[in-house]
Amino acid sequence: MTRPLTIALSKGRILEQTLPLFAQAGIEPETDPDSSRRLILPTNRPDVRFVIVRAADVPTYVQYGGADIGVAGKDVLLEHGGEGLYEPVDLGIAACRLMLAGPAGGGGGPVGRARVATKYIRITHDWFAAQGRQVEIIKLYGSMELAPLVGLADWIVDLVDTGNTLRANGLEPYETIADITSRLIVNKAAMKTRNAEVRGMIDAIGEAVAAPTE
Ligand code: PRT
Ligand code: MG
Repeated sequence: MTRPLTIALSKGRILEQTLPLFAQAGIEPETDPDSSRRLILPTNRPDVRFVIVRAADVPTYVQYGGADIGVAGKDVLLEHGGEGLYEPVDLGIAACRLMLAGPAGGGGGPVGRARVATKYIRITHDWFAAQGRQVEIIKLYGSMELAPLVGLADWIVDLVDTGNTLRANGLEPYETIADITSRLIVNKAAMKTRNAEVRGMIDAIGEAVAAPTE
């Protein structure tokens, strides 16, 4: 028997908004992913399983075929680069913006070369380079909002939804770098070797996204 079609998901806000789409497509995990410690979750369909990975690892699993399909934020996909992946469906969920932000009323910024703290070093580098702006990029893994408050950086590049986190820390958004939603991604080889199954899943999820929700 061939291995079940393997779908990589991450816990947290993406999982919460993705499971209803898969449920509409007739696929439901047999154990609750939020409470379970299992990393491989069988579903009601013996030919389909979920695997639970870190959000930033989803493209890597799908690129190398550890999973055939995945759901990842566009932020994560841009940072990964998208090698070996198709991105056939915009799920429209977990929407936010990737933004340059800094101190409220921060004026023109620093006199010299600005320091920018972010976990999105590739996106940040490319965005500033495209404008011919020279900045020093500092890699962080979280809590970017703290960096300007303690003088670690002048600016940050981070996701913004309501803007509450920025405001609560005396920061404000300056410029939008990218509009973000989550995407269905597919391993390029699986698209060929398991075409019927993969196409079926893309179509079912596409229909679930298009269907009106209650
Ligand atoms: O937890 P882990 O380290 O494994 O990964 P993660 O923290 O990246 O996962 P998770 O579940 O928090 O986020 C996964 C994805 O959700 C991101 O890659 C985005 O595509 C999407 N998403 C949508 C968001 C947000 N909205 C968001 N607002 N991810 C994070 N945030 C954070 C943001 O970083 C900031 O700290 O929320 C804060 C801002 O929110 P507001 O409403 O205060 O503006
Ligand atoms: Mg998190």
